[in-house]
Amino acid sequence: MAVDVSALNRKFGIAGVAEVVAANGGLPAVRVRGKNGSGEIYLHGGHVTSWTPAGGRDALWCSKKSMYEKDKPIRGGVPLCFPWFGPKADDASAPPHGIARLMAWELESIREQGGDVTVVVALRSDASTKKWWPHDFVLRHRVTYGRELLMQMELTNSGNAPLTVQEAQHTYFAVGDARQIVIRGLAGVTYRSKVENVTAAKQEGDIRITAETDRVYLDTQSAVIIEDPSYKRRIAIHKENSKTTVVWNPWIAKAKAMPDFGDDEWPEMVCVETCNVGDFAVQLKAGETHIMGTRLKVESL
Ligand code: TA6
Repeated sequence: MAVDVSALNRKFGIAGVAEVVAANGGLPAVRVRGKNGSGEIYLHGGHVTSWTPAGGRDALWCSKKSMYEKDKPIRGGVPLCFPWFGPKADDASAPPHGIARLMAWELESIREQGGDVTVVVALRSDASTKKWWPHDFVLRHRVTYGRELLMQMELTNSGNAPLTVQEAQHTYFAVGDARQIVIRGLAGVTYRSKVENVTAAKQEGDIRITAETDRVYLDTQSAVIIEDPSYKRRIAIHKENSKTTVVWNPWIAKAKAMPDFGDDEWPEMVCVETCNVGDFAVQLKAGETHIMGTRLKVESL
């Protein structure tokens, strides 16, 4: 059902602070221009695509070749992976990283307080979700744009049976040159990597991107710092209720293989993903609510 953007803007918009617009591909999005920070979130996938702290530069990256179509994920920003991560174990035909990022979410509220702006969008289970995952749930994405960015995936098991879910905020960070950055905070943590064909390696020191990198760091709640000498900034990534962290850069060949990713774009980004995946999937009892969050802070180097 088409969304009436003007009606949504009349109901939720805050003059000069937050506007509901028809954005790329005509997809409805909320554009935030707060005193402390600005940004954008699409109702498609509950997908944050931009966050710029006041006086700074956008911390998030989106591909110039991203598609903005209702049945395709946006490439960049913060895709929400739910209720599985990667390929669906029992159905190769299912969309990778789950269904949440492909669905039309509902705008629930926009609030301004002290120069920060909080947008809440929600995805409720229905026939279209149950086609892929036959369970009842309510998933909210609560995003506060300010000098920091706070993103909380709030999941309620609205069914009467226990649920096991995987979840990720698959955040694409904008960097000056991925080959120059240093990623700190995961030294000593065990990781698995399909690319390196290891199931339990230990991270030696800081992480540098020198080839395709696709690592799932296990049993870690650590904050991660991306040190970016080109952009002369440090991005701190703090996690809430997350036991795994993914670090990904596609490098040359994988970038070329993705139609919605420019061949020469891979040096511009790195993904550091707050998640609960694999053996660290989350169990929810009937009626239980679980919140996984990411808080971002940018400092000058
Ligand atoms: O998070 C890393 C990863 O699982 C990679 O293996 C790669 O597939 C990436 O996600 C992007 O996945 P997508 O389905 O968005 O192309």
